Amino acid sequence: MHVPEWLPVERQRELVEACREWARGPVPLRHTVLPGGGVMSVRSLCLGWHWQPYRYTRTAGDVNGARVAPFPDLLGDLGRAAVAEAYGDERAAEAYAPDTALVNFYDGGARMGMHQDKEELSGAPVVSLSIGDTCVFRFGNTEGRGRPYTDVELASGDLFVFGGPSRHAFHGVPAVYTGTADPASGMRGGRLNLTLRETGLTG
Ligand code: MD5
Ligand code: FE
Repeated sequence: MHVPEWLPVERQRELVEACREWARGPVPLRHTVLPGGGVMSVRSLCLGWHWQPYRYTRTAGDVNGARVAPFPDLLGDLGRAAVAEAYGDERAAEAYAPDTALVNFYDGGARMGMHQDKEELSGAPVVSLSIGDTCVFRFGNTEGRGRPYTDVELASGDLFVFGGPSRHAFHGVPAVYTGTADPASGMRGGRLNLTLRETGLTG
């Protein structure tokens, strides 16, 4: 479900400022290194649970060994508001309890290749918020990285909620349109994407 211009620009700016604080630590913003030695071009930060390819942990063993910062209440509230907006279902929204946020910063030529998100044990939807430069988001199928897929432009303030069968679709970000951000969003170049998820993990 795509909801263009969902988040008001003032709230975008607040989130950008919060992300700047979170990026100070305890785990810094970093380029994730993949098991095969590849380095992701996006820089990421995690809250609640630390995602490392391809599992969730409480400590950033692949970065600096620090314990990940707690998942902030404000993002739980934002996630519930997003689910209410996408599904028009207050019961589903109340039950939504994301426990991890993955924040991706795309600058310069950063991209994300086609992949599936399969580390979460919960069947709950993923909430995605875009801020800053507009990107091309490639929304694919559950069989493989190739066609059929749909290219969607995601602009600052856009909400995307992935539930049901689309939760396990291949997806990626093949292009970011540099310099398209409204400076009022708080982004001075680049794109920020926050995803809220239920890991289904305890401990
Ligand atoms: C992004 N991030 O724009 C995207 C938005 C990631 C990632 O892909 O893994 O960090 S999240 C898009 C998403 C999540 C879960 C399922 C689906 C898409 N989907 O089924 O298409 O930085
Ligand atoms: Fe993903």
